Amino acid sequence: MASSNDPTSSRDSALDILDRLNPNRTSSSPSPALGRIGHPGNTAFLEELHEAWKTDPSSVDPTWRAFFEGFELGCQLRPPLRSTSATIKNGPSPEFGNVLPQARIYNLLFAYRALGHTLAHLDPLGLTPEENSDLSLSTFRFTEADLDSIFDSGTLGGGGPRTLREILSFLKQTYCDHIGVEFMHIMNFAIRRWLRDRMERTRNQPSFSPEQQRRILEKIIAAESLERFLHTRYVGQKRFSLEGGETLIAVLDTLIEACPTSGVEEVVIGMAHRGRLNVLVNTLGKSRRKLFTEFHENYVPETVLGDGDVKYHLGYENEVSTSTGKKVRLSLAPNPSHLEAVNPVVEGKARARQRHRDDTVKREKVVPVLIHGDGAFIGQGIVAETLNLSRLEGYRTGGTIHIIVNNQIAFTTLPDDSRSSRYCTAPGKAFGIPIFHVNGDDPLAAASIIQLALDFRQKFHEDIILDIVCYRRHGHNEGDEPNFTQPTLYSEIDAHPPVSRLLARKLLDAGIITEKEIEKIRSQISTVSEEALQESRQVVSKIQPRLHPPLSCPELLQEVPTAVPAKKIAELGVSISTIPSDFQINNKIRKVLDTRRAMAAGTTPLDWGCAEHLAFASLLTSGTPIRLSGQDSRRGTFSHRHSAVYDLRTRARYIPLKNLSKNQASFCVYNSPLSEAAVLGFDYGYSLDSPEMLVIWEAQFGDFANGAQTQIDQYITSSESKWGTSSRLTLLLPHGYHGQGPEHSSARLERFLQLCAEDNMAVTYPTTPANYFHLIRRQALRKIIKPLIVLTPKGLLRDTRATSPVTDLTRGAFQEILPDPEVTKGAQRVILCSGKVFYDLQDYQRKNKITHTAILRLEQIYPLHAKKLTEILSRHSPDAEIIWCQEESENMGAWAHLALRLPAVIKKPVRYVGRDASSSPATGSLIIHTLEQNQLIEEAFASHPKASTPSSKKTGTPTAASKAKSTNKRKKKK
Ligand SMILES: Cc1ncc(C[n+]2csc(CCOP(=O)(O)OP(=O)(O)O)c2C)c(N)n1
Ligand SMILES: [Mg+2]
Repeated sequence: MASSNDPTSSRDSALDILDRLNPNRTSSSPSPALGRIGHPGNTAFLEELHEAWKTDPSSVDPTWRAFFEGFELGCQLRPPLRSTSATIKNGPSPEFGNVLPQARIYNLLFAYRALGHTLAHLDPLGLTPEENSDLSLSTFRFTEADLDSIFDSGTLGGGGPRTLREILSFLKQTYCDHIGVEFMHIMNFAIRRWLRDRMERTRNQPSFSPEQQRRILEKIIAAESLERFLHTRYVGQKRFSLEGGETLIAVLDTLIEACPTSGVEEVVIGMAHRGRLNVLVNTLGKSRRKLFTEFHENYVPETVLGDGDVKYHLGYENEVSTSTGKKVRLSLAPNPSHLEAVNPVVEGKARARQRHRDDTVKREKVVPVLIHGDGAFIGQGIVAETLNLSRLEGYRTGGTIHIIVNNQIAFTTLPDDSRSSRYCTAPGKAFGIPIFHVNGDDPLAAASIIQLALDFRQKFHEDIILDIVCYRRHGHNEGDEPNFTQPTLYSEIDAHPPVSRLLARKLLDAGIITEKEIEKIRSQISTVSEEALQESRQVVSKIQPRLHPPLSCPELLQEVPTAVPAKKIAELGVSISTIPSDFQINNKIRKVLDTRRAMAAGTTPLDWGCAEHLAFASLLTSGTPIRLSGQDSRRGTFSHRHSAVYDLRTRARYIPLKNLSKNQASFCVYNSPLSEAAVLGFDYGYSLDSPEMLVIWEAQFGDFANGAQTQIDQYITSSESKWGTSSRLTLLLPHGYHGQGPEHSSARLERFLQLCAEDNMAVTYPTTPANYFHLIRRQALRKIIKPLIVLTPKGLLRDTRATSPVTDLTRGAFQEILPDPEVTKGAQRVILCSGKVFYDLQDYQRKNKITHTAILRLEQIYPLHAKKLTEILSRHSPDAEIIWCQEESENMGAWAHLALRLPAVIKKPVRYVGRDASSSPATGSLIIHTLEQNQLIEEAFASHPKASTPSSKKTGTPTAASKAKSTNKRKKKK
C-alpha cells in the first residue's frame, strides 16, 4: 500500500509559532506573511524577512519581529540543551540538525497532526497499527529521558507549558485513537485551524449525554435486529446486510438530530445497496410492513405498471421528527445498480430543493448526504467528477457530507487489489476535503464526527468525508459464500462480537444503561417487527399478480399551442439584443445582436441562435425558469448562442436573457466542467425536483453524451418506469456529417432510439429554427413531463438554407413531420429523411428541377406521428416508392429503428439509401465524405427497379458508401 508522503515540515513549525504569537489571526484577514508561508518560495521569503528585520526591526510585522527575536535568542544558546540528553549520543538527526528542542516540539505537533492517523486504531478487526518511524521520539531527537521535561505546547489544545509526556499523550489521544484524521493537506489555514482547535479541544473524544448514548445504542440495536429478522424470516433473499457496519444508522440518526439546531430543514440522501433497507426503515421511517411486503414473492412493485425496481434500489421520502419534536424532511434518491451513479443526481436534487426553499446563497437548509462503499468510492470516476462540482457556481450545493461504509471489501476484492492509495478516501484529498477515518466499532466516536461534519459543512459550506472503517459480517449478499475467497478473514469475523455488544458493554460499565433496559429495547423492536410481518402477510394474501399492458402516453402527440404573437416576438427581439449603454462589446457580437433584432422584427430570416433566444425569452417572460448547462454553453461551442457578452475592457459579463423584464423567471446558464456523466446526472437530478423548470443539458458534440451513458440508460430513459420519477430534462446533442471525421459527427441517434419504448421520451431532429423554437416551447409548456432528446445542428447554424421566416414563430406549432414545401402532391417517389441530409436532398431536387419526388422530414422520430405521416403520404401517388434516406451508416442513425416500424405504418416496403454499415460513424477524409454524400443523394433520386423490404434492404447495386470506398481504393492504387 502506498504510504502518505506528507513531509514533516519545519515551515509549519513557523505557522505554529505564528499561531502562538497571534492566536487571533483568521484567514479572512490573512497576514501577507501567512499567505506566502505555505508556498515553495517561503524559505527565500523568510530569509528576506529575516534580513529586513536585522537591518531595521520595525520594518517587519510585529508578529515576525517577536518571532525573529525569539529565534535569535534561541540561536545564541548552545547545546547541551535544556533537558535533551540522550539523543545527542546518536548525533544530530539529518532531519533536524541543530534545531532547538522547542522547535522540535513544534515539528512533533505538526507531524502528529499530519500523520497521526497512521497510528490510529481504525480497523475493528485489525491489530494495533505498526509504529510509524516518522513519529518516533528519536526522529525528533528526543529520548525517554526527555519525557518529563517541560516545553511550550504551542497551539496544542489551547497551548501552555506541558511535559513532553503530556504532549505525546494529548497528541495520541487526539490523532491516534479511534479517529484518524487527514486535514493537513487543506490549503485554507482557517479551515485547518478550525478543525485542529475543534479536535484538540475535546481530544477527539466523544462527549454525549447518557440519553444520547442510550439513543445511539438503541439505533445500533435497531439496525442489527432488522438484519437478523430479515435473515431468519427471508432466508437467502438478497438484502445486502449492513451487519458489521451498523454504526451507519447511529451516525445518520445523530446527524438528523443535529439538523434543527444547525438550521437544516431537509437532507437529500444517496446510497447504494449496502444497508439500504436498514436506512429506509431505521432512518427514513419506511414501515416494516411495507418492506416485508416487498420481500414476498408475489409482490408487484407499485410504481408505474409493474416495471418497478428491486427493493434495494427504491427511493423514499418522509418527514421525520427528532427527539425534540422538530421536523426534518428526508429523501433517499432511487438508484440503479451502477455504483456511485447516484452521486450527481443527489447533488442536482439538493440544489433544486435549495432553490425551492429560497436557499441559493448559503445553501444551509438542504444538505446532501452521500453514502458510499469503499470499493466504489475509490474505483468509480464519477466520484471525482462529482467532487469537482462541489465549488462550481452552477453546481455547488454548499457542501456534501460523504459517509463511507468501509467494510474493507468489495464483493470478493480486498483493498490491495482495489486501490493504489492507502485509503479509499484518496479522491477527497485532491479537493482539499477533510477526511475522518473512524473505527466502526466505536459508534460514539463516529457519531461525534458526524456532529463535527455538520458544523463544518454549515460553517464552511464545503464537502467532508467520514470513513467508517468496519467489516462485512456475511458474504456480499445473502446468497454469497465469503469463505470461498476470504476464509481467514471470515473466521476472524465470525469470532468478532457485534457492534451492539461492544457498545452495550461500554454503557453497562459506565452505568448508563442496565441489562434489563437493553433487553427491553430488543424485545420492543422484535415485537414491532413480528406485528409488521403478520400485517404484511395479510396484504400479500390479497395481491393478485397480473401482467400489465405496456405504458403509453398518446398525449405526447397532441399539439401544444406554442406560437407567439408578432408584437411580442419583436419586443423580445429588442430585449435579447439590448445591452447597457456603457458596455463595450466585440464588434462581431454587436452585429450578431443587431441581426437578432432585425430577425425578430421580420426584416431578415431567423437563424438557429435567434430562434433559441426567442424561445427562451418568451418562456422566461411568461414565468418558466430555464437552466442550461454544458461545456462552453454560455457562448455555444459553435459560437452561435452568445447568451453572455463580455465588456472588452473589464470582461464584465452581461446576459440579456437575465434582463428581459422585472418579473421574468430566472435564467441560469453555466459552462460546465469537462465531465459528461456527473454533469448530465446533476442536471437530471435537478430536473426531477424542478418539474416547472426547463432544464437543458447540452453536449459539446453529440457523441460525448456516451460518456454519460449510465445516466442515460439507468435514469433518463428508464427511471419513470422503474421508480415513477418524471423528468422534463432536455438534451441538446450536436449531430451531423460534415466530413469532420469519425468523431464529432454522430450523437448516436440509434442508441437513443433503441431505448425508446412505452412513450418514455421524445427523440427529435428538427431542421428549421422555427420548428426548434416550437419544440423548446412545447417541452416547457406541456403538462406531460417527459425527457426530450434534440439532435442539434453544427454547420447548419449559419446556413442560409436553414432559416425561418418570423411568421413561422407567430403561428403554428411544432411539426412532427414536415411535408415537402415544393412538391406538395402527386409525387411518384417519396423520400423520408431526418435532419441535415434534407438540405442536400432539397438542393439536388431543386437543381435538377425534380417534381416527381417529394422529401418529407421526420422532425420527431419517436414517438412517430403515424397519423400525420399517413395523411401527408396520402397526398402523393398511392404507388409512390418510399425511400428512407440518411447520411449516417446503415447500422446507425434512425434506420434500424424505423425499418421495424415504418412498413407497418405505411403498409409498403421501404428502400434504404445511405452509407453502408460501418464500425465507426464516418470517414476521416473530407473528400471521401463528399463523394459518399453526393452518391447517396443521387441514389435517393435514382429510379430503382425493385423496392426492397426492410429485411432485404440490399438492392444488388452498391450503395453510395461502398461505391465511394472503391473509388478511394482505386485512387490509392494509382
Ligand atoms: C459500476 C458498477 N460496477 C460493478 C458493480 C457490481 N458490484 C455490485 S456491489 C460491488 C462491490 C461494491 O463494493 P463496495 O463499494 O466496497 O460496497 P460494499 O458492497 O462492500 O458495501 C460490485 C463490484 C456495480 N453494481 N456497479
Ligand atoms: Mg466494501
